[in-house]
Amino acid sequence: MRIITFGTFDVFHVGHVNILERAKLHGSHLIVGVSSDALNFSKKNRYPIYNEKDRLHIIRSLRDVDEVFIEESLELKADYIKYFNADILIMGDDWQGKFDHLKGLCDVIYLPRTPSVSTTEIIEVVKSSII
Ligand code: C2G
Repeated sequence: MRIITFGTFDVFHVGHVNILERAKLHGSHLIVGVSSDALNFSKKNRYPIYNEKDRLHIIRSLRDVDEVFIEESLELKADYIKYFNADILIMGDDWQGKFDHLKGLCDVIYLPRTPSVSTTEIIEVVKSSII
């Protein structure tokens, strides 16, 4: 089975490792779309702390990851699924229901997020400890 997942993976943390490890358990080939800096800016009005080249490099280096690419647009999921011939799309359950319209193309599975860790929170903690 070929698995595809997407994310920013900024300030890489254990929640990111957990979802990638659990995604890999559903198949034999894990493909990860790492969202571009421009996509992040358009969504959150700020650039990630780590640029897309470094985020791609980090994700590519992981044992469970077989293939990586830059996700240029949230609207292109169907094209990426077809291009990479994915059997299952896996996302964290903060995206619950958001990709159900892709169920004609592949299976869609939402996995529970790891509690109590997020990039936003890490940035806030670092900011407040500097001041
Ligand atoms: N995640 C998790 N547990 C956390 C934090 C994140 O399981 N504590 C999961 C998210 O649910 C997501 C993946 O890790 O499936 C990547 O999270 P983000 O980097 O926050 O990605 P996001 O900005 O949600 O993705 O097409 C989606 C876009 O690429 C954006």
